[in-house]
Amino acid sequence: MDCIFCKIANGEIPSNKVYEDDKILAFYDLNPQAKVHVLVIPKNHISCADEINEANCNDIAHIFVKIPGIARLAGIKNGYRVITNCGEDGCQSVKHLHYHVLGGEKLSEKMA
Ligand code: DGP
Repeated sequence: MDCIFCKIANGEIPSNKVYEDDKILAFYDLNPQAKVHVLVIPKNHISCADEINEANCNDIAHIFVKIPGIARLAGIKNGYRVITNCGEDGCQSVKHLHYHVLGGEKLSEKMA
C-alpha cells in the first residue's frame, strides 16, 4: 500500500520522532499549525476515524493513554488540543488515521 504514514511508521521515510513504541509513533508535523504540532499515529494502518472498530480500538485507546506524556515530551506545558480530520468534509489529506496534538501557545477559540 502506498501510504506515506505507513512508510514513516516503518522507517522508510524519516521523521522527527517524539515518541515510539510497538503500537504507535508520534512525530512533528511537516507543516506546523501551532508552535508545537505533533502527529500521533497507530503503526497498523487504519484509514480514518470511520474505520475504528472493536478489533483495532485498543491501539486508539493506547494513543490516548500516551498523549499526555507525548505532549510533555514535546514541551507542551499549559494544555493542548487533539484533533483528527476525517474524510472529505473533514479535510483529511493523509488517509492514515492520525491525531494532531497542538499546543505550546494559546490556541484560537475557533475550531472550524
Ligand atoms: P490532515 O490534513 O489531517 O490529513 O493532516 C496531515 C498532516 O500531515 C498535515 O498537517 C501535514 C502532515 N504531513 C504530510 N506529509 C508529511 C510527512 O511526510 N512528514 C510529516 N512529518 N508530516 C507530514
